[in-house]
Amino acid sequence: MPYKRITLTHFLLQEQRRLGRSGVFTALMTDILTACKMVSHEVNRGALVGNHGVAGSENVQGEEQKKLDVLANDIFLHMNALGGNYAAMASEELEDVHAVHGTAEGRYLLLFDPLDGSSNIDVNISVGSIFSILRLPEGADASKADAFLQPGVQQVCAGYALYGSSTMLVLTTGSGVHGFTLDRDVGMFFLTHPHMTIPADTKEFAINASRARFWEPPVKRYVDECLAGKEGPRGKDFNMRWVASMVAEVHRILVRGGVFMYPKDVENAKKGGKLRLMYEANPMAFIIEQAGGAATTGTERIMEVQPTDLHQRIAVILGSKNEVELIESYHKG
Ligand code: AHM
Ligand code: MG
Repeated sequence: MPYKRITLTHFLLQEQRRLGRSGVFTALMTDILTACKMVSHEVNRGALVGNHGVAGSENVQGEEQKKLDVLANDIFLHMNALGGNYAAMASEELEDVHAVHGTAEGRYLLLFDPLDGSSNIDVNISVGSIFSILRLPEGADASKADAFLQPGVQQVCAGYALYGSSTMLVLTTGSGVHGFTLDRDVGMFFLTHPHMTIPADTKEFAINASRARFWEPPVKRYVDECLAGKEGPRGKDFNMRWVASMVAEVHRILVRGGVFMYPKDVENAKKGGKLRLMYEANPMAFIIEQAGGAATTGTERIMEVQPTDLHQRIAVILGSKNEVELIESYHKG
């Protein structure tokens, strides 16, 4: 019965009582939820209101910004400053830390990729927002990047919004992964996917195969063995997917298993990889691990990497546990 559903806010309050926590997660999530609903609305209106196309600017990483990258970033910055929970924010679209000035004393730091997979906007394929929340260390200056340079194991909450055929919000506060679907008429996220878990084994992998000529031997070996199918060493046929929206790939893995790879290769090695550690790899690694999966660079657990730069890039291999461990063993052995 639809009216017996529970909202995301009610879910957080229930979890708070069950785990004997303070109400902090409800407060931390409130403004993020509003921001995601607003971004969802803008993505959905698309070309009707001129939201497609490029903004005519570049971000700190030298990437062309789309109009929706800029709009989503502004929405996140504005909405998350209102509640007074965050001392500062950092974004894929901003070179420097954005300190929140106000009367309230924010004790948390928010990192986000306001619109991930933005090459998909104009072709109307799923995009998403990714966020990660850290505590402001005692005595740290929130306006300096150093305050943010904490390994992923320190995250208190992480999640993403997926703007797909329906809009979903998936999050973890460190006790499992739960998914909520936006009811546009009511304007609320309702719990639809409690306790999301990833099967340990899979027959599906995701990688941008156009980069095969740059792959390092362990990745090449793994993909070759998958492609060999039943007759190869894996003894089974594999399926391949590539959406070019990490949020959509991670969501697919949470729903039906699989493995996602954006490895370091000989071409992107000088940058450290493609995806960003602080607001892409870490929050996704937290979610994947909480759902029973694994997330590695190939040689080390992503969440244990000590960041040295706000916009640092890193190799990402995540998903079904046995598969990720196999790929890791190829890197180590
Ligand atoms: P973005 O944050 O600029 O959108 O880039 C990140 C995206 C990921 O969502 C996706 O996995 C990857 O870039 C796709 O890369 P490629 O264009 O090489 O397929
Ligand atoms: Mg991104």
